[in-house]
Amino acid sequence: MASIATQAAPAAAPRQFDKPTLFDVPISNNGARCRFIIYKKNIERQIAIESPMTLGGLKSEAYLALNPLGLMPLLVLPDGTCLPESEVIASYLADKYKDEGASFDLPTPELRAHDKLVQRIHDQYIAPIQGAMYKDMEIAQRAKAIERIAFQLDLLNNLVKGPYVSGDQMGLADAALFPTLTFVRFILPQFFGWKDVFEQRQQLGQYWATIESEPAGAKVINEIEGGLQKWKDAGRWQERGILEQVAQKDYKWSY
Ligand SMILES: N[C@@H](CCC(=O)N[C@@H](CS)C(=O)NCC(=O)O)C(=O)O
Repeated sequence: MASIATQAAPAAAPRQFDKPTLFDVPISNNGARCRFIIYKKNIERQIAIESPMTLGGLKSEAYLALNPLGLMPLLVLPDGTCLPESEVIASYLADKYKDEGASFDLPTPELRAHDKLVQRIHDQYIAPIQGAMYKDMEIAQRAKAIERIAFQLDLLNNLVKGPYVSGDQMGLADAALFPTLTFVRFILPQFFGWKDVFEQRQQLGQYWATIESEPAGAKVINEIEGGLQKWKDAGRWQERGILEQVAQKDYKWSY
């Protein structure tokens, strides 16, 4: 039998969740996709929103036990089910709470396919490279990613039907897209020399205005921009050498 001195500390009891809990922080655009649905459905009282820091952070043992991917957002249900991935969480919320608040259902198979296409473009081709706007990265890789982001924005400009992504009704693509546009709109003109993201992309600009005029849209945009402003105040783009890279004119930075 191990002596008291060498005995392992008893494992902490697994956390019990009284209500569905979304682990997320305000700046997270992937999390904002889920927060927007929560706000539009007026289910804030039914779903807790908590920072991963309450468990020690994204890479802590306690958080990794719930989401081995070490990413946010994560939705934990009272029965212990853990749902990572913003697309999965967003679909679950829209389905589970379909009778509450706004509906994200679209009326025809064609509109649903369109909505999925825009989500797919966002998830496959923009979200994986969005870090080029604010993370450490080798210069050529950053320049290539910025060019691809511009290409995807042009594509989306042609795909957005207006006033919402898929026409007259809001769909899940709206929840996915505008939080990422918030990053694009805040960062690219200020730090990459873009004149105006929407000047050459007027359909996206009109779409942005529609979302910004809605209380839930404005709330989410404020949450994200508040986080981005903190990054700016902390000198993130200088400290990471991003401004120095962008000063190198051998590469194209603005589109
Ligand atoms: N495919 C994932 C991406 C999640 C993701 O990358 N989340 C970011 C915040 S928006 C994150 O957790 N970053 C922390 C890290 O990369 O360590 C989703 O859609 O949920």
